[in-house]
Amino acid sequence: MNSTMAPNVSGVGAPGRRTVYSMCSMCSVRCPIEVTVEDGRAVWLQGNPHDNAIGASLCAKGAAGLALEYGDDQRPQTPLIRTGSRGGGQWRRASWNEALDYIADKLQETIEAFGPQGIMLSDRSGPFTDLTRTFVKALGSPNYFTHDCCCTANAHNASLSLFGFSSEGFIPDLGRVKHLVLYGRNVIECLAVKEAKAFMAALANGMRVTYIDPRATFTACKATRYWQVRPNSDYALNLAIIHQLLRQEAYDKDFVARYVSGMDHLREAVKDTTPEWQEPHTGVPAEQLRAFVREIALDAPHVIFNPGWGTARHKQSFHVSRTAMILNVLMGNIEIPGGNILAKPPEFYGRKGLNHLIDRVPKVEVPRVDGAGTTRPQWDPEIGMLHQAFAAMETGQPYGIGAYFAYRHDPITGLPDTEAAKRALDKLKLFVSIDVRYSEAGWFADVILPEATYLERANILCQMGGPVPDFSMRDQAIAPRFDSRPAWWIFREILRRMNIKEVLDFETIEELWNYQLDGTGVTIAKMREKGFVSLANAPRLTPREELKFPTPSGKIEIESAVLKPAGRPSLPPYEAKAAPVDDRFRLLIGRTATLTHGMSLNNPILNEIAPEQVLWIHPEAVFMLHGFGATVPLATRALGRGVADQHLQDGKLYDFDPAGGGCALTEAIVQIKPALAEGGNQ
Ligand SMILES: Nc1nc2c(c(=O)[nH]1)N[C@H]1C(S)=C(S)[C@@H](COP(=O)(O)OP(=O)(O)OC[C@H]3O[C@@H](n4cnc5c(=O)[nH]c(N)nc54)[C@H](O)[C@@H]3O)O[C@H]1N2
Ligand SMILES: Nc1nc2c(c(=O)[nH]1)N[C@H]1C(S)=C(S)[C@@H](COP(=O)(O)OP(=O)(O)OC[C@H]3O[C@@H](n4cnc5c(=O)[nH]c(N)nc54)[C@H](O)[C@@H]3O)O[C@H]1N2
Ligand code: SF4
Ligand SMILES: [Mo]
Repeated sequence: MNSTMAPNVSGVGAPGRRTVYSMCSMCSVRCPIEVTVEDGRAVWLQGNPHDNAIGASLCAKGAAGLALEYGDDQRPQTPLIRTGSRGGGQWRRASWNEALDYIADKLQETIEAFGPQGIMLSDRSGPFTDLTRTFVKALGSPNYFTHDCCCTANAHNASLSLFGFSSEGFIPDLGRVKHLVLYGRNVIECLAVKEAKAFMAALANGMRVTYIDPRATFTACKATRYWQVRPNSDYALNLAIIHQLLRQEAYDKDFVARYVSGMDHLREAVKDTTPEWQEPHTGVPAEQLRAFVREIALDAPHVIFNPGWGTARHKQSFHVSRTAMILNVLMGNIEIPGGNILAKPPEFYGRKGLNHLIDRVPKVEVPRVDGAGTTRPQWDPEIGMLHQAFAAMETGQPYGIGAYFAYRHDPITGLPDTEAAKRALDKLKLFVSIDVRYSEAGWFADVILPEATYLERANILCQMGGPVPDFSMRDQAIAPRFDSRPAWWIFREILRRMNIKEVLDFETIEELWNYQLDGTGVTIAKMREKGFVSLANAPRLTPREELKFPTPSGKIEIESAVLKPAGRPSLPPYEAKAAPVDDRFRLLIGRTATLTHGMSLNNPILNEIAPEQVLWIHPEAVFMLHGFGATVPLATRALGRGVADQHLQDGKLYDFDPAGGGCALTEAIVQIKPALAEGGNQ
């Protein structure tokens, strides 16, 4: 048996004062940070000042990292194996050897019953997924999933169908844009520190902002124009804006002629979607829409439409995102200063990218369980569609799923309809949560494996996309305080027990990093100097005549060659939404500046400053914050605080946007009643 000693990087725990450059993990943005360590204890966190875009800034959640580390001992401190019923809260502490052997036995059982494709993993997505994808594929399964079916799947797949790459392929040049149009993209509260700083600086420089949301957020308060639209109506709004732009011929004709196919199809789809037509659907006065179009025609091409994620959660949100992206195309804002800049691969700057772990694994030929990329050609197999894996757990179709790893992902908090999710999970032979705290999913799991926190571990290196790509590192700042381990080590140990030794055959993280860096001209020492290495000194734009899009036709496809075989129209008619009647309302959900989903309400500092979970009421919708209503008894600060939206989204686990695949969270209807006061009076 291999040694199960904790693998620390050298120097950790040494006496004296040290500065470690790393990456925050208090939300999924992963800002660059500087950690000050004194005698083996982290004493100060701030933004990494070597990165000018962030400087020393962190958000409140990032600054509360020390409270996660030292103030929250209500976290799994050793591996735990369930002894009672699922979710019953009875556990026994186990050594790493015991827990990993237990997992290996159950994986073997799963393989015998369903084949290796019966093993799956979901994670938080992001720049470190080379490791998790490699782990799943090494086991012989294609079933890797990100959390995206409830986040950005619709926008992601919409972008693929139009440009051939995902929505992360563009980075808005906020420094030079004249007019930013945001659809529920609450930049100020749902923040990435660098973006929020760039947004505030751009506002100070005179950037105009049109903010579209049924709810007046802080970002609405900063905007130059606010449209309080009816919920889920943005597709109608976009069809009308496009109608008006085409009518006034206020679009970039040269760009369109050269790079776009399907304009006839677009003209046909919007021929009747006038400003007057959209008014009852969206609530935006026709005259205001016309004034807006006149304004953006003057500001073009420096106008950016950002569909964000907020519109990515109903049954036509794929088409909201897609038409917002078409509006960017009509503005001609692609790959120009003040427009949407293309993310560049290292090769663009004559550099070599990191070596991938996944290249060490043979290709898996079995089709995915969710049909992504096969029966659903318009769903990206790289992110998958998690709800369809739950359907397979439940029905055994198209094949059975027996073992599930949730890594840095809480699929019970992060999927609608908790009862339905638990029903499916309860069919598994093995459900493992790898987390830094007791999540709702962890509490329902068979085994909890405590990962070392982001300050206590090193990750694989990652390549961050952008106008200039870089290599970034999450380095280990302190030794683990409890019996926890980094993910690379956990996955290696499981693979070793399954006799798949060569894939993650690294004894130390430095050995793994050296494999990743081999041939790139970058060393570990260089990485440690600042925590990142930029692959070029300054961004360069692709010359316009060299622009090519990775679609089947090489053009931006308004009529999509991917959607057609899927039997999905590229520009379907808008489906009008009736307002719920009586005391019923559409349930909208979102986030606040000081919390990350369900993971931070138990943090001692964030819990203290977390807002009350008030209900915002609009004429036909209500809004509440996601992340409240925890039920895990050991998470005592979060327990019972507020209400979980996922408990109110009955039937929504298997109700999704048929084009984009994302769960139709905001199609849920709730009834509002006054609370019973004490003594039973209303
Ligand atoms: N009903 C409903 N569902 C939703 C949403 C909603 O509003 N309502 N929102 C959707 C959206 S936009 C998203 S992005 C997803 C988010 O869903 P998730 O991706 O599940 O959310 P997070 O809270 O970011 O993190 C998941 C888990 O990672 C753990 N974690 C944090 N740091 C670490 C670490 O360093 N290592 C390990 N191993 N684990 C760690 C946290 O403790 C948490 O349990 O949910 C989606 N689902
Ligand atoms: N502080 C903090 N920041 C975060 C996160 C976090 O947990 N905490 N999570 C990150 C993640 S994973 C995500 S996905 C993003 C989410 O970031 P955003 O998408 O910017 O914000 P959300 O709060 O999810 O909610 C979106 C807004 O959309 C509005 N909305 C709802 N329905 C509609 C509609 O039909 N049309 C329009 N136009 N608007 C609508 C809601 O009223 C809400 O104000 O935030 C990221 N940043
Ligand atoms: S936005 Fe805040 S919590 Fe998220 S990574 Fe950056 S500093 Fe950390
Ligand atoms: Mo998200």
